[in-house]
Amino acid sequence: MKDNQAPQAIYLKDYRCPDYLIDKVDLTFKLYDQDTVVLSRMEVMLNPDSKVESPPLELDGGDIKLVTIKIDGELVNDDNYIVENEQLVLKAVPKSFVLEIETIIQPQSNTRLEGLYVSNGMFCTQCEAQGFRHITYFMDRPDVMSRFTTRIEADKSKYPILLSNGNPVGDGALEDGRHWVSWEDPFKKPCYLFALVAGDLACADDSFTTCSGRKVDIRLYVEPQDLDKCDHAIESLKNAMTWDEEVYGREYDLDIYMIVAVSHFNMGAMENKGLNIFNTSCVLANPATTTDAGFQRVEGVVGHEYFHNWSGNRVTCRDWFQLSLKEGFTVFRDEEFSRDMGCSIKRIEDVTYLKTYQFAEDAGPMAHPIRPDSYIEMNNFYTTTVYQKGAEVVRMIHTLVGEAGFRKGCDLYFDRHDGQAVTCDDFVCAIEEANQIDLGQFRRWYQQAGTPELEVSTAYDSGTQVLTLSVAQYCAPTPGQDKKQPFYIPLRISLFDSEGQPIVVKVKGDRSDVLYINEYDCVVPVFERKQEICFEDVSERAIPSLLRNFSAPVKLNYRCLKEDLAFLVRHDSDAFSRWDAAQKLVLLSIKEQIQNCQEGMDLVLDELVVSSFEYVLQDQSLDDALVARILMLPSEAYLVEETELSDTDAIFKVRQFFKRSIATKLEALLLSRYEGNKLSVAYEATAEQIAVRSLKNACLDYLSVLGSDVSESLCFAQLASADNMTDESAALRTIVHQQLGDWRGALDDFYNKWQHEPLVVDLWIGVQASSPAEDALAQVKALESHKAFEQTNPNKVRALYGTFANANLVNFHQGSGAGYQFHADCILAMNKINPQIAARLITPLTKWSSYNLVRQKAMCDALREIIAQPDLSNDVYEIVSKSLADQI
Ligand code: B3K
Ligand code: ZN
Repeated sequence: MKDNQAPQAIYLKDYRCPDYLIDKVDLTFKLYDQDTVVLSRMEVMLNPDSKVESPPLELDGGDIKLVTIKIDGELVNDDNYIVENEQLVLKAVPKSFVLEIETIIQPQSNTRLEGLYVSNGMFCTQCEAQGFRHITYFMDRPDVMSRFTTRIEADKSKYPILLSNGNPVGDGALEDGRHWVSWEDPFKKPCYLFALVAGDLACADDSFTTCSGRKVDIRLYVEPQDLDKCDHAIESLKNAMTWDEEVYGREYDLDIYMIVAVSHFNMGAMENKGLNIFNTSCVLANPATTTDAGFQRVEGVVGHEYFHNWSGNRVTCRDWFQLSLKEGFTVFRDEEFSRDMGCSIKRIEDVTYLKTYQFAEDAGPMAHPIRPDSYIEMNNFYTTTVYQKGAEVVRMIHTLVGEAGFRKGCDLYFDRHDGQAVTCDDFVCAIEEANQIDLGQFRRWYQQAGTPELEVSTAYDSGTQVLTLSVAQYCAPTPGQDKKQPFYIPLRISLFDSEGQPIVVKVKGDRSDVLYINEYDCVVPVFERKQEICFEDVSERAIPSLLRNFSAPVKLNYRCLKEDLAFLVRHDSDAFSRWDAAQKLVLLSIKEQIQNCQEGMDLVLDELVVSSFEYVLQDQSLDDALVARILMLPSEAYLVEETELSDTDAIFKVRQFFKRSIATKLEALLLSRYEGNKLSVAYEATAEQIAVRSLKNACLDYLSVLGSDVSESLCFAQLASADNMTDESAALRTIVHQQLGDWRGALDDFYNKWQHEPLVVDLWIGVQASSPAEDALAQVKALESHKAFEQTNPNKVRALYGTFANANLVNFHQGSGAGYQFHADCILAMNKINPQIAARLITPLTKWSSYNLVRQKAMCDALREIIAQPDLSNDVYEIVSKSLADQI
C-alpha cells in the first residue's frame, strides 16, 4: 500500500477515451548487467474524439528512472512536467508532436516478473496487464494502439539471440563485443502485447504453409538442454493453425511465429504478437519427463495463445473490464480445439474445473461478473470467472445460434472490428446482427455475478401423457449485487423410457425459442423466475436427463431417485451425461455418509455406487477415458464446495472410506482392468494411449489403498519399470500418499534421478506437499530450505505453497490452525518478492465461510494478520480486504 492510504478502485463507469493517441513508437534497448537504458520515440497526437480542451498528456510509469524528455527534438525542462502517483504529466503539449523519453531500469533486480526482467540469465518481458509502464513511460491502456519498432543492443556472446515482435529488419556489430538487431511489427497493437527476449538460446524450427499458400517460419527458443522437449509444442501449434483456418476461417498474418520458453513466469503463457512467451511448464514436453496431463496442457495452451492472434490481438479489448472479450472467447476456442484433437472427456474435465473452482469463487467474497465493474489491481481479475465462466457464456451463445450461426457472427465480429479495441457488447452485437436475434436478457450474464440455481421438479400425467417440468431460478446475492434479475438459461433436455430408449421430445405450446438438436434432444430457454416446460406425447413415466453437456453454468437442484441416476449411468446416450449421472449418484451417497460420520454412525457403502462402477468397469466397449473419469471420486475441494460449513476431517474420512470399500468389493475387476491396460507399445501422447493409461492408473489408485502385499508390489513394480512420467509419477504419488513400503527411499531415488529436470522436480515437490500424512506440514517446511526450492520462481512456489494450501485438505485445515498460520507467513514473504503470486496464494483463505466455525475463525485470524502488516502490495491488499468484509 502506497503512502498508508487505502488503494483506490478503478470503475468501468468512469471510462473515458484517451486524450492522445500514439501512432508510432520506436524503442531502443541497451541491455547491460546493471542498468538497462530505454529510449522511446513516440509520434503523439491529440485524439480527435477527446472531449477535453488542451488536455495534459499523462503517461504511466513506475519503478523507472527518468533521464531526459524531448518534444520535437527540444529538451523539456523541469518546470514543464511533473512525476507523481506513478505518472509523468506534461502540462502543455502541441496537438501533434514527437516525444522522446530516455529512462533507466534494472531488470536484474525485478522479482515481480512484470515488465522487463531476467530469468536464468535471459532477458524477457511480461507486459499484460500493466507491465509496460515498468519499462518506459507510456499510455499503458489497451485502447492506445501503435506501430512498434524495437532495436535491441547487447553483448553478443552472452545474448546472441535478440528478439521482439514482428519481422527482423536489420542487425549489425557494435564496439566492445556488442551487437544489435532491429524488429518491426507491421500491425498496430496495444503495449501489453509488446515483447522482448535476449539470451543464449537454442532453437527448434519448422514451418507452416497457410491456406492461402504463405510459408510461416516457426521457431521455438529454449535453453539448450531442453531442445529434446520441443516437438509436441510445434506439432500442437501447426494443428492449431490448421484448426483456426478450418473452423473460424482465420489465417496467420506474419511470416514468423516465435515462442520462447522461460523458467520464471507468473502464469502459463503470453500471446505477444509474433513472439509468445511461455512458462516452460506449458511448452516443454517429452515422454520421460512430462505426464499425459502435461502433454495435454501444452496442446491447450499453445492453441490458446495462437488463437489470441485473432481473438485478442487483431481485435483487442477497449479497457481491462472487457478482459473476458478475449479470454472467455479464447478459452472457448481452445476447449473446442482440444476436444477436436481427440480428447473425448474434455467437456467433463472443463465442467469439473468450473464447478470446483469457479462456483466457489462465485460464492465467495471475490465474486464478480465476467465483466467486472471495478478493480483495485487488474492482475487480480485474471480469474476463473473471467476465463472459464466467460467461456461458458460464449458457449451458451454458440448453443443458442448453432454452429453455422456462431461462425457467421464471428466472421462479422472479426471483419468489423479488425484493428480495433472493443467491448464485450460489440461481440454480442455482432452475433445478434448476423443471426437476427435479440440477446437483450442474455446480456445479464455479463453484468451479474453469482451462480444461478435451477430448482426443477417433474409431474407426469398418464391421462394426458404430458410430462411437466416446473423450473424456478434463483441467484444468491454477491458483493455489491443484492438483487438479481432472472438469467436467460439454455436448458438442454432428453427423456428416456424404462427400457433406456430415448423418447421423441415435443415441447407443448407455441415456443419458437425451443431448439431441437435432434428429435430426442432439445434446448429450452428458461428466462423467468418460475416457468413450466411441458412435454407432450410422453407415453410413460420418463426419466429426464437435464442440463445435458452442461448447457449453462448453473447449479441444478433436481431431487430424483438414486435408481434413476444409476439408470442413466447405464443408458444415457451421451458420455457427458453418463458421467454426470454417476457423479450425482456418488455425491448423494458421500453426502449421506458425511452426515453419518458427523453423527458418529457407522459408514456404509451404497450398493448402487458399487454396481454402477462394476457395470462401467465390465463394459469393455466403453471409452477407457470415460470409465476412468467415472471412477474418479469427487475431489475433496468439490466436496467442500458441495457441503455447508464443511467438516474437512469428515470429508477426508468418508472419501477414503469410499475408496477403500470400492477397492475391496471390486478388487478382482480393478486388477484385471489394470493388467489389461498395460501398454506394450512405445509411449505416445495420443488420445487413445492417454485413455488407456488413465484407466490403468485409476485402477492402481484404488488398489493402492488396500494395503495388501499385492497392491504394494504393483505400485513399486510400476515405479521401477515405467518408461514414461505418467506412470512413474502416478506410482510415486500412491506410494507416498499411502506411505507404502520404503516410501521415503522412493522419494529420494526419484529426486536423485530427476534433480536436473526442474519440471519433474516440481512434480516431486507437489507429491509431498499434497500428502495426507501427519507430518506433511513439517515436510513442507523442510522443503522450503531444500536446494530445489526458490521463492523467486513461481513454479516452485505453486508446487510447494500452492499445492499445500489447495490440494492438502487435512493438513492445510488441521484443527490447530498451524496450516493457515504457515500459509499467511508464506503470503507475507511473497508479498515482498512477487505480489501477483502472493495474491494468488490467498485464494484458499478467501473461502473461509465454507468451513466449520472453528476453522472460519482461524482462517480469518490468518487474514487479519496479513492485513495488519505494513507495505502490503495493492494485489494482496485488495483480496485480503475484500475477504474480510464479512469477517467473524
Ligand atoms: N493473456 C495472458 C494472461 C496475462 C496475465 C497477466 N496477469 C495469458 C492468456 O490468457 O493467454
Ligand atoms: Zn488468454
